[in-house]
Amino acid sequence: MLAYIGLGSNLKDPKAQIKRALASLSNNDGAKLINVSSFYESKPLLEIPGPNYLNAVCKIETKLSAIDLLDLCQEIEESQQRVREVKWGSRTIDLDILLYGEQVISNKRLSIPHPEAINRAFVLVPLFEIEPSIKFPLLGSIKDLLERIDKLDVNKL
Ligand code: ROI
Repeated sequence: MLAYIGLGSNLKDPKAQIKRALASLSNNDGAKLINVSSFYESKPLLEIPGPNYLNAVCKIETKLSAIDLLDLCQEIEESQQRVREVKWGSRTIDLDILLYGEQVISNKRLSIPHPEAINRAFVLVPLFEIEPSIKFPLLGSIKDLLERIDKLDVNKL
């Protein structure tokens, strides 16, 4: 299965945090890293106070089910001392499954396509960089999705 994961960090050397998470993904037997976008800097969403974020998107090929992939993402977050303090708070690392093949998944732990992805330039811009012709199940082409949002606020490193 092909899947896309969004990575974000705004604490403790964000670039190193994202690189470490990518290394963990590629070192896992269940996942093969196929492509990684550039890194993009942006202000915290909703003007929440805190350091700027660094974001990237990667494409993987995986044998894992969506739930097992979620477990892997959460293990990586924990291994990088992610602390869940407040909702929307700063974080050392965040891994979101954006797309899992063309599947639509909705249960207590997982919503795919990621429900907020389509509103966020820091997700759509790097995804478009590595997969300009991808379609979101139910939601349409990334090109059309990108036209609806403000892209000025993400800067490629
Ligand atoms: N803001 C930006 N710019 N990048 C993120 O990855 C990010 N992640 C989040 C919240 C707190 C919503 N804001 C963000 O989870």
